[in-house]
Amino acid sequence: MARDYVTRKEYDSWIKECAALAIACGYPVQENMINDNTGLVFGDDQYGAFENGIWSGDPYEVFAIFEALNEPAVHGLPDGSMEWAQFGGLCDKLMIVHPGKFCSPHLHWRKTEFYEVVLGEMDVFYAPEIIDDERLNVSNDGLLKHVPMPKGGKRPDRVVLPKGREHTYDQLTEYVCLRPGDPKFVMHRKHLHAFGCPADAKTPVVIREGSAYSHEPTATSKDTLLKAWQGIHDNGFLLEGLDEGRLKNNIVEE
Ligand code: RUU
Ligand code: CO
Repeated sequence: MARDYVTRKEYDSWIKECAALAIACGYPVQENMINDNTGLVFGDDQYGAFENGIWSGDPYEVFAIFEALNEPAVHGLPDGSMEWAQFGGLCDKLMIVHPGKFCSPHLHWRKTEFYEVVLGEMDVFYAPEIIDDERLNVSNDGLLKHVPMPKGGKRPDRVVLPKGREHTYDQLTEYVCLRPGDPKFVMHRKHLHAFGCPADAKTPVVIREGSAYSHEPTATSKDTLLKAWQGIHDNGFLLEGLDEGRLKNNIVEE
């Protein structure tokens, strides 16, 4: 039977290694950014990632995020702009993906993000357009259209997608490989996207993500002005239930 847990020793050594890489890359890692939510496991069936070790190259949806900033940036806005302010704000993260691992296909209704690769190579998979989707409540109706996503290439044959989840990448028809020094790559709101690290890579891929405010279940605020934002989850995954799954890693204390 496939395992549905990660041991404390496996989890801590994975996250400590990621934190060491982040620090080596000059990222401002603070103590409160290292915890049992730093590592994301996208569903109970993805703990197989730890079976042969995080370096095995086996395809699973598992990676780490160090979030240095998540700022609503509402101070000084004109009165009455709180609703549109949900689409703005400032967020800065460092994401670390081990060889063969992925971030699961998703979109954000509000958040536009950009990537800068700090170390390694980033395989990016995305939909070039906004795709109408009733379940995800995405529609092209009434949207401003400005500079669209660039066309990408075909996904290379070497990319082995997570078992049983291959179909969730079907609509992400475009592919780019990003490397350090490349221009920043913008992923517009409401566009499906996923990414991964090549399975034969010598280092995990270290990605700096800048974006609008991340409305995620982990985001907390005691601020009354922002109370209304607390219930907002802006991550829409193609596989149902994943955003909740991220919150409770099954870490077994030995
Ligand atoms: C990257 O695409 C990302 O949006 C991160 O910011 C996490 O929220 C999950 O995916
Ligand atoms: Co995203």
